[in-house]
Amino acid sequence: MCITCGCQDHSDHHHDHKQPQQSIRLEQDILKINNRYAKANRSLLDAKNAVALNFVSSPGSGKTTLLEKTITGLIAKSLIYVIEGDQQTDIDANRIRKAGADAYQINTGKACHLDAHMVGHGFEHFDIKPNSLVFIENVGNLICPAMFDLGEHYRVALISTTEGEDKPLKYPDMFYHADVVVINKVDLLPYVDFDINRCIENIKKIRSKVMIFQTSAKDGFGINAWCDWLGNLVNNTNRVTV
Ligand SMILES: Nc1nc2c(ncn2[C@@H]2O[C@H](COP(=O)(O)OP(=O)(O)OP(=O)(O)O)[C@@H](O)[C@H]2O)c(=O)[nH]1
Ligand SMILES: [Mg+2]
Repeated sequence: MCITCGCQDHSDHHHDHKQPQQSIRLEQDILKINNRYAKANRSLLDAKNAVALNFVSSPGSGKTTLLEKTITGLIAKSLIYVIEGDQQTDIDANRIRKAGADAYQINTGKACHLDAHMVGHGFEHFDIKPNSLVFIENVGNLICPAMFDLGEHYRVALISTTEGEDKPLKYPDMFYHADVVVINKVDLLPYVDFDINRCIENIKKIRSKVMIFQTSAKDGFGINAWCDWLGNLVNNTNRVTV
């Protein structure tokens, strides 16, 4: 197989690369269909004045831990529903239920991201009440989830201090499409080679006006500011859409 374009020509690598054009066409079609489902998801949420946030990051940045802390901080004030996306297992949905919120687990199997169709079916498992918060934890992956609008109102990209401050530059799509970036695991800053100011500069090179929070989902640093921002969202009519 040609590693340049994935085609099945074994003879040499200097043939016309016609297949990428077909791949681009297929990708455009898939995204067009996805965007229709995303629009329907957003309409359903808007009709209930519910706010949805799509959490994206590399595996292990702390999405579920941040959600657990968020649920603890907000459950008395807001109704919270969580869609969990992982290739396999219901570990994360169980963690969320234990923290006190309704959760539905989607297993994507071979797929490396959630899409809007899956998420729409996920919503069918909830009786979403007005003015609630809907969190969608995407599959841990810094590439593919960037392309898929799920019908969220805000996209939240996490980066943790163990990943290196260069990640926003290396995976710009993910940060370009984020409305909010959470720099998590700040409790580890004394122990890791991570320049947080450089990281913020890098994020802003990709997305100059993005909102940035610094948190430790482990010890609770920054969680109050984060929960205050979330708590105000349900009453904010000037929402930014991705
Ligand atoms: N020190 C420290 N550890 C953290 C923090 N947040 C999460 N962790 C740890 O990091 C590991 C991964 O956390 P998860 O919340 O499962 O990460 P995730 O992004 O949900 O992972 P996937 O769903 O697999 O992509 C766990 O061992 C957490 O306890 C933090 O702020 N500080
Ligand atoms: Mg998780």
